Order: sequence, then structure tokens, then C-alpha cells
Amino acid sequence: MLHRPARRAALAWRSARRSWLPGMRARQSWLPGMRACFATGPYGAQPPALALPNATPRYASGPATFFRCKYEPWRETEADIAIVGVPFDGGVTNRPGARHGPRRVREASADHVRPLTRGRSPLELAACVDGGDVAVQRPYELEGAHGEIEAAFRDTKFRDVATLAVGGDHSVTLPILRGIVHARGGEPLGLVHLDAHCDTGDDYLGSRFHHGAPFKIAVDEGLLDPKRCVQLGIRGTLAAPDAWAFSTASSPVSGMTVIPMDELVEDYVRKGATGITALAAKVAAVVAGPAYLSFDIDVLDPAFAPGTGTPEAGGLATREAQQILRALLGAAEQGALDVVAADLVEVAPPFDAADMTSLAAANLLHDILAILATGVARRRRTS
Ligand SMILES: [Mn+2]
Repeated sequence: MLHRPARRAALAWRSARRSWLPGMRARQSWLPGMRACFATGPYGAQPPALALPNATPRYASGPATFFRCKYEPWRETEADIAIVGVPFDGGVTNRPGARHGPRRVREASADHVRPLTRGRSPLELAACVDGGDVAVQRPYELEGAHGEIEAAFRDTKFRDVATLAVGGDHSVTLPILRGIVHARGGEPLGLVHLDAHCDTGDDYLGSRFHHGAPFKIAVDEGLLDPKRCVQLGIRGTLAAPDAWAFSTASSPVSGMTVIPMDELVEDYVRKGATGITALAAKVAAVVAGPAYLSFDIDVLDPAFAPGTGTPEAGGLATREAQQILRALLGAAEQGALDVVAADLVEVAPPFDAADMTSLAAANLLHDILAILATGVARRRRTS
């Protein structure tokens, strides 16, 4: 015989089971998803809240995943888009810390981002998962770490699964490009690159492989077609005057299109919607074909994104970056821009204040996800 309080509890439990079990059974459609959410990975058991994203408070829905998507390791996923962390910052030339970026952006995306861009959810256009992190087992050995990242992205599944990588310093874009260009059959990609720096430097203090050089090496290796590359928001005082000569339109070497910050603001951003739409049209015209989108958070002004490795005053406001990405989304919707994979890099939480950089990054990441998902949906319609 149970004591009275225990008996009362047992009765309450039985009556609760009676009321919610039929309801659970009736919701067959989300039960499989819910079961999948319990699959264990590095984040442990996933909570049912992920299947019912607004049923629990965002700050209390269990382990964070990108945009509260289902966690499914990138090696195993059959989704359309895998959002993966690349927690490596062995290539920074200034302030370290971007190795902590993926985790904090993941948290900010789970806690604060509502899944709508321009009234639509990319999560409804394409099957998106949090693919976990690309593990770097040799974090103190730069080229070894790059080799590990490349090996992950070389997986042939990335012909079909688009990747949205979250860095990590900008050096990770090189092995990602090596991987996905190989996985896609070797054809060079175009590039849409938002950054304070061209990142087309070369040898620096005895190393060619650092976060100021990925795009020159990618061109040298035939991963990017320089004539189909556009770099937006370039500025700053940290670089030597000729550091980005490889990128400039006058260079006989590359022929990349560079739109420095002053030109970006004067010719496009200040002209409002008309200017931004014209910018997207120009980007689409340069890129003309399958392209990679790389977003360095330092394209934002340090007032909006202080948590980054090489801050440069005079950058974009978060709102302006959103406008640009949403104009690119418009070009993607019209079929003028074809982004097949992307990254957002250089969020360095140790230099952040009140998570403002992670929060901006998570929101911009969502706009980038919308561009990718739009491409997935369009390719599905036309195939
Ligand atoms: Mn960069």
C-alpha cells in the first residue's frame, strides 16, 4: 500500500497518461521527427521542443542547434543543407578566438532567431540540419588541420548536400573550397565575398596559409574563377598598400572585381532600395554561374561586431548587410544568382560584448541560409 502522497502522485500520473497518450498517438506526423530528435550525438538527447519549435521557451529547449534544426552529423545526413561548425582559428594573424565562434553563433541562432526572412522560412524551402562540427584533431598544425577540414568537405555527398559553414577564421574557406570543388567534379566556382579585407595576400611571416590568403591560393589552385569573383566592403588600415594587389581590377594577375567600402556605400547603399538592387544585379552579372558565398563578420563596423579577429572601423551596419543579403536573395529567387555553398567566419566571442557579434552573425547566417535554400528549391523545380 502506497502512502497517501505517493498514491496521489501515481493516480495523477495515470490520469495524465490517459489524456496525453491519445494526443501523442494522433500526432503521427511529428512523432517520427520527434523520435529522430532524440538521436544522440555530441549534444546528447535532443528535446521534443525541436519538433514543436514554439512549444517551449527558447532559453530552455535543451542543447542548442543552429536555428533549432534537427541535429544530424554531416557524415550521415541526407538533408538538402547541412549547417556545420568549423571551430579552427590557427590561421589568424591578429586576435585569436574564432575557434569559439561556431558554438556561440549556434547558441545565438537557437535563442534569438525567428525562422523568417522576408516573410518566408528557408526551413520550409529545403531540409536543413545542424550537421555538428567538423572535428579538427590537429589544431596546432595549420596545414594538417586544413587537410582534415578538406577531407570532410571532399565527401562526394557534398555534390548533393549544400554546406553552410560557420567558422573559424577565414583560412578555413580554403580547405572548404578544395573539398567542395573536388566533390562537385572540379569546375571552378564564382565567389561572392563580403569582408573588410580581400584576403588575397601571400607569404606572411613565413606562411602562405593564413586567414589573409585563402582566395589567392584558391585562384592559384583553380578552385575559383577570378573573373567570376566579387569582393565587397574592402577597407582598413592594417594592410600594406599593395597587400591586395592580386585582387584589384587593374592587376594583370587576377581580374577579380573589388568594390571597396567607400564605393559600396556611395554608389549603392546610400541610394536605398534602387542602389542595393543594382548592386545585386552587378554581383549576379559578375558571378554568372555556380558560386560560393563567403561572409566575414568584419565587413560589419566594430560598433556592430566587435568580436572579431581583425576589426576595421568604417564598416557596414548590420541592417545594411541584411539589405545586401536580401537583395542577393532576390537575385537568387529570380534565378540570376546561383549560390551552391557558403560560410560565415571570423566571429571571435572572447572579444565580443553582450553577444552582439554572435547575434548579428546568427541573423545574417539566416539570410545566407535563405539564399542557399532558395537555390535548392529552384534547382529542384528545374531538374
Ligand atoms: Mn576575411
